[in-house]
Amino acid sequence: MRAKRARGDLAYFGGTPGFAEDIRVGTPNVPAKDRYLELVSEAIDRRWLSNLGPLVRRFEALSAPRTLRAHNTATNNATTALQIAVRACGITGEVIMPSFTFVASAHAMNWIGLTPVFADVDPETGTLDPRSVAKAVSPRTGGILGVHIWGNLCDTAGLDDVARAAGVPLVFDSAQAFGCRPLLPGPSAGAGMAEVFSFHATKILNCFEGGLVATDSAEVHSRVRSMHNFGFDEAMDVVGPGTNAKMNESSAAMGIASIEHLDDMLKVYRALYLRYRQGLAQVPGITLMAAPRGQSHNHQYVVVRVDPEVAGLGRDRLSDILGAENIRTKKYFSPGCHRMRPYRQDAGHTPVGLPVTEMLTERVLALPTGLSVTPGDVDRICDVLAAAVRYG
Ligand code: T4K
Repeated sequence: MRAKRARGDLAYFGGTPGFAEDIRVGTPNVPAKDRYLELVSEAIDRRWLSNLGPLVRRFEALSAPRTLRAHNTATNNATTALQIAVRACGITGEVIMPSFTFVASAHAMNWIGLTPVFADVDPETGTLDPRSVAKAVSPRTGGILGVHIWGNLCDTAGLDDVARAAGVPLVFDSAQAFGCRPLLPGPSAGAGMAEVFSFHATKILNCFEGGLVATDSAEVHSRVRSMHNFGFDEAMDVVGPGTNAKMNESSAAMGIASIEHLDDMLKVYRALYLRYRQGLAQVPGITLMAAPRGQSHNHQYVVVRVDPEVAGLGRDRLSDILGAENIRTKKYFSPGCHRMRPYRQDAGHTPVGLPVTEMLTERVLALPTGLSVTPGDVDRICDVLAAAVRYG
């Protein structure tokens, strides 16, 4: 249900075409509430609520055709999953990654004693640019973390080349990319020893909170499985260091109930994305960030780039105007991690220039989409955007 709100001071349409209630980025999808309740009720009756229960196993099995990886381990969230994945792949020292990402990507590395080193991204896709990564490689480089931002798959082949030349593992943060795979035949989203998905409440498929480590390597998988369960192996011997990153049965129930509707959800997201594309085609200075060709896409984030020299107003002003119409946007992702307090003091985090990151972080804005957004809502959001550019 949308929260009722008074429209803000910046509202200037006198009743139309804004919203009387909040419409916001990130409203969770709950495609099958009754199915979730049925599954969670079974778990309660079974008195098996966590520790690799049957629903978690089922959710892992249902995820496999989506990740196209040989091994899938469900976790409590993607942040811990990232930490486990990079440790299981043996990454130490510095990790080259984008600054243009959600801060969790950098924090996950930092929290386990790795040093994020930021490289620049491609202006069209927002993903890590292999040429910039190559410039950032040093004798201290221990690994590369690509991020499939907004569901846009990285140049996996290009990153794989750089990783091989540097002799370090390549891992992917696919938190935003469930349902995004290359169209050409191949085992997976491309290179990389492991990748990590998020099933946070705001993701297309949610488990309230949840994550997944996916890999084609049996060795990495075996380490991930023990690391996410206190270091226990199948025989319950402690074979190495570990943490508690297990998914619980209630989260898995939500994941199962939702994944059964994933294809329908993907269709809804695509239709809304196309509607935005049509609605914004003639609005000067507001460009929908296009989904790359050659991959399936979840269109989980509808992101526009606002070019103030053409639009006549900047991203922040636009966001305020939309907010006054009760349209709650998110500046995904701004500021860049390299501008955040934990990372901005030490020049070691930014050995190369980040001009594209600086440009994108000042211009991008995510607009509402998802099961709670109707095509009519999209039309009205586009109308507000067009009017803001005309009169703003
Ligand atoms: N790597 C990447 C690239 C990521 O994007 C993320 C997470 C991670 C790693 C780490 O994954 P997890 O450890 O979380 O599994 C949100 C999410 O909390 C975060 O999971 C996600 N990325 C990030 C992109 O978005 P915030 O700080 O924007 O959340 P917040 O509270 O501002 O909510 C976003 C919007 O969703 C708001 O409009 C409110 C709405 N919302 C949120 C929740 C939780 C709802 O309507 N209902 C809800 O229950 O981070």
